[in-house]
Amino acid sequence: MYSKRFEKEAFKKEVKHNVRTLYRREIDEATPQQIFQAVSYAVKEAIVDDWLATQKTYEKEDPKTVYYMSMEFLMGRALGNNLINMTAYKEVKEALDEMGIDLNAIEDQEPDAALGNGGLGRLAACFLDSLATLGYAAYGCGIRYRYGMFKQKIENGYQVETPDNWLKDGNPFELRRDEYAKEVRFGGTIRVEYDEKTKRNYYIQENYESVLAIPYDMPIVGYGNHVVNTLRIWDAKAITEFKLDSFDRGEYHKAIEQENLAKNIVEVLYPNDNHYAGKELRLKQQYFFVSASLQALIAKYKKKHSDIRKLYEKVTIQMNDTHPTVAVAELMRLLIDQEGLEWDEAWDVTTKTVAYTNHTIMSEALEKWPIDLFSRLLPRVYQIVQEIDRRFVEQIRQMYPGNENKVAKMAILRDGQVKMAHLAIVAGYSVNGVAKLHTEILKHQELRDFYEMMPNKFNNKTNGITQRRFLLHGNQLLADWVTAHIGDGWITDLSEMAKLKPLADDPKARAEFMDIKYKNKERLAAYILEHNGVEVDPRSIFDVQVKRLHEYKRQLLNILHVMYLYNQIKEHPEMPFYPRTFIFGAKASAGYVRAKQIIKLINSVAEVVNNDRSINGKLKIVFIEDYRVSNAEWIFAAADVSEQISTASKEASGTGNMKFMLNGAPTLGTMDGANVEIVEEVGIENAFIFGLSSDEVINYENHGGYNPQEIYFNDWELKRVVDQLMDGTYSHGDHEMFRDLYNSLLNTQGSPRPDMYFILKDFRPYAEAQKRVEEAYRDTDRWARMALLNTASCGKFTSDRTIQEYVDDIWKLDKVTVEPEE
Ligand code: NBG
Repeated sequence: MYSKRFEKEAFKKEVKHNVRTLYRREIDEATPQQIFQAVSYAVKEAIVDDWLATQKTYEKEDPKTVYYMSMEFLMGRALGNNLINMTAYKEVKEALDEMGIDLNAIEDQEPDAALGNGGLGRLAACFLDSLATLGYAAYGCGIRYRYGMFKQKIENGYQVETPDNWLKDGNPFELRRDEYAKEVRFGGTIRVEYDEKTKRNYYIQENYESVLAIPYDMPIVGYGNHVVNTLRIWDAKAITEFKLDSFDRGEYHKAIEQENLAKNIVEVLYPNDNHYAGKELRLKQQYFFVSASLQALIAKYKKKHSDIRKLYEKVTIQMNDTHPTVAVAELMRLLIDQEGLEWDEAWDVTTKTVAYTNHTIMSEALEKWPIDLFSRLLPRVYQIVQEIDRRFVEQIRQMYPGNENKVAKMAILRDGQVKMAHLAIVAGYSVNGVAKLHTEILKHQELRDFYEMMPNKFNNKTNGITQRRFLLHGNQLLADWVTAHIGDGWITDLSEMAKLKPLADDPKARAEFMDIKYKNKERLAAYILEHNGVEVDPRSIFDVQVKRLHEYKRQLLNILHVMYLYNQIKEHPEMPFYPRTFIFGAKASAGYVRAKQIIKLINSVAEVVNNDRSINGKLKIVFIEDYRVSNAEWIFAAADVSEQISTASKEASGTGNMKFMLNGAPTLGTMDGANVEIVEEVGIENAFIFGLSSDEVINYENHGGYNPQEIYFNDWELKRVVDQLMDGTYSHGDHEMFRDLYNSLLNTQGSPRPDMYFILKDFRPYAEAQKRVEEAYRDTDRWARMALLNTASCGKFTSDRTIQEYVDDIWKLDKVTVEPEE
């Protein structure tokens, strides 16, 4: 048994006790939410035992620690996952069953911790799971947003956003740690004072505003190893409580301002994925959590170590995209202004401590802060950035004498902007991309000049996902089946899945595998009926595209193809056609108008097609509302086809693709991101690949030569589909509703080219690939083989492998074992 606390009778007693003390109720009077809280507190007891044991071990062994700094941690729900990782899920389920309580229903009471947008935030969450499971000391550092990713409602086919008040019932797993609060300052001016004695300048910030950063710790439970790491997310509080006597001192406004700053700074997550909005408050958020985290880690280091110049021996900082890269200059500031180091010493420490991960080549995602904003908000930090830039430009000139073009392209400060990626690359001791293809594109296209100048920094770390959440928890039927065949080693060593490969030739195993898929499809069908009111047939092909809505991800290509299929079926009712359910799930950033139109289009097509009785239910379209981590777990389990159809070169990696593969859904996709490596692992015959290559796309982008009108006028079936955006077929006769989408395909309108994402170019190849899907699916044996082989070949895509590579090549952490307390 993992912990005596999960012994059935003891656990039941604890739950009842918690209901009484928390709510002054007996268990049979408690609401499901109250039971969720009571159960969670009982689980937390066991977690805290291990949390303390882990802390003691770390204190004793003093391992090197990674601080994973990220604006986003898309954690999802904690209760089920914690039970899974404490290997207590089944015990607790039974204990609750005996009390007449259904664990699933209780889990359903927990709001997702949705402190992230999409892949980047979910990756951070998977990494924390793997770090704890592998026994490495790690902190996640982030923001405790009062409101996470918005809740999505679909009204009349349109996305409507409502606030995600995830903390309203209280978060049973978090711990507030007032004793580690830190002050963070904004704005004001810098006065320089020269000290004769030390012969140094001192920089004093005056007339600033400040907030108090208060950390909340959330436990990150390793699988079956009693390791509990910490996700530390910061809340903000005004430093001077609003006092009445402030009136007298004329500080009324200042007091109010500080209150407001504190309230605003952690209020809400910006709902942008792969897009940079350039808002002042966003920069405040970034500096806020970075500064607080750095202050805390330095204080912690100094408790045990006297020489700050050796910080990098015990601490490493991974910057998750450019969002936390102000850490470079803030660490310099703390080392120079607070710790008294000279510039060169501080630079030595910083450049051995910070490392940077790039997550996108989308230019609209690259953060470039206007200098006037940056310097006003962070005056001292800006001075430091100026000096870093000055020295770097000198270096460029030394290396490339007379080549001012290099300076123009690589400088940190240029065109009135602070280029955060450049700052990160210059200071980072490692720069990594997130899939092989992505890293190659970084080296040879996007970051070519930097790669030429400092090739040794660049490396690849192909993303991964945690099988503990996305199989063991999300698909218990398949997890049990896998364990029955190859044992449970896969839970912590996903390469074990390869042992399933021979089963692809075993008819009985194939039948079992597909039977599990069918049951998962039934489960999802019930969810869809309950949440969407649409009836779908689990015998149809479940063809799924779930991810953030973005033009480069090409949900538009998918729905145009559905429109095309619908035309075909209407025109040739006799045509053989295997019934299909096209499932979409996607949130669009609140300000992303075109993305929202695509959601409306999907829902409009759904309305027409789902209600057309003449097609006998051959086609169904479902848009799942509020796609998020918790319902994703069910969706992956039920998918037959994994749609990964981004414009080649644009999807840095993708991680949804891996979750589908793990759950036995072959990829229908372009050679983009990690799809390339998925195909390498599973074999091209077990995937459906189509479309332009990344080289072809980049070539068109650099040299032109693509004219979508040519395709449009030469392919009348495609033309008809595109025209249907305008002729009212899907808009109750309104010719304007989808005009912008129509135009985006055929005309340049403010954008450099028409059809920026090569949708018309890839349309036919996509339709053909879809035909191959249908043929393969008709052949039940063949399909079962493919599906099973996908699961069997997914070993590489565990985040355990990714993290081990980060540890070996970048972080150099020490492995720790934790003995549970008696
Ligand atoms: C996203 C990429 C995905 C990738 C995740 C995680 C950003 C900026 N990037 O392809 O679009 O899988 O990062 O690396 O959100």
